[in-house]
Amino acid sequence: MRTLIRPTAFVDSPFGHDGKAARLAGGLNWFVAVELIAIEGQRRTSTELIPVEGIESRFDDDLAAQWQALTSPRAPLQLGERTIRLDQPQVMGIVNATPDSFSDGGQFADASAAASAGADMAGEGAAIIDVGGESTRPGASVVWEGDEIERVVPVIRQLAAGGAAVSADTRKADVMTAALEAGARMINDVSALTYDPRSAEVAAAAGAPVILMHHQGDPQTMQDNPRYDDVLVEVYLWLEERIAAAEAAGIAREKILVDPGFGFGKNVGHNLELMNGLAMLHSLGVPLVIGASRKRTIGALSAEAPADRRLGGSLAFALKGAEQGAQVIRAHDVFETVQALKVWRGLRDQALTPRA
Ligand code: 7PJ
Repeated sequence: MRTLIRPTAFVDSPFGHDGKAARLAGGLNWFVAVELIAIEGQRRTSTELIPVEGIESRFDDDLAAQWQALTSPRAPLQLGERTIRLDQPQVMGIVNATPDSFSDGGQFADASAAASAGADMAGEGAAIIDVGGESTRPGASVVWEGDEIERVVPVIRQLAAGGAAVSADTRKADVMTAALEAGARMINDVSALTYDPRSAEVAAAAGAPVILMHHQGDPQTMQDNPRYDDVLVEVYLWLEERIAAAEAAGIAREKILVDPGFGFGKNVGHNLELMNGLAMLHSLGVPLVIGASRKRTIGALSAEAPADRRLGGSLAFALKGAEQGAQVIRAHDVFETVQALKVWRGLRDQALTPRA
């Protein structure tokens, strides 16, 4: 038997709540109630809504540690010389160096066009540029690592030389090594270091921050019939295990970020339930990354709008993520996402400024 904590009842500010509002992960969001989710193994046995002021009386060691993680600030990320603050949401711009990528396939046929798109994103306010050379969209096939290296290395080299903080979106140890050599300072692994048995070692030796993303199944078959009894609880426990495995492999906890992996072995209902419950993942005590930009769930909710007509839905998800304290938001449309988050930030700052 164990209990997980899902923050709920978000409020504008702590003012007027008499010390009974809690701050989410040292960020801009405050909440006054939590759902206590009791679980046996992976199964939810009950859910109870209690006010924040009631939580301490329920503490055992595990729950106290979760509460501490849930409410304490996240340290800034250090990517090479760049320091990225995580007390507010940051944008990670997506550069696909793939011929068949999910939503902009073929557009960046050559490396310098891809790199210049990435540089534009940095100019538009992306804190990190994520470069990938293997499409992991549903049904995609595996790319030989030699090809993947050839695609990403020139793009990363050019972006890093221009001063951008680059992450490498890859599941393969040799690609990680080549990408780090070319100047990448972060690893984004959609398999959470499960795909390549040597990847954890490479990440540990590099000392670079690593994103561990949840997925169910592999890209070829993951969308066939994804199943969960309780997607939020299962993703939480899976990520907790992957954090422990990464630490055991020598990756410092301060270098780990997690991502629920929208669309990776999840149907529309699963994605929506995960997004609504996202704040629970802060109890893992590491920064949270989300990637919902242009994904199929948006199409499913808007008369099957094609990938290039999903900006509105992508922004809606980005803001929902920000409301739940996601620290890094992965997006194709950097200018618009940064603008949406600036307006959101202005609203938060106003609400959090005491009346003179
Ligand atoms: C994600 C990703 C995501 C992280 C992709 C696409 C498919 N990395 N790589 N999170 N998705 N961390 O961009 O639509 O959701 S590839």
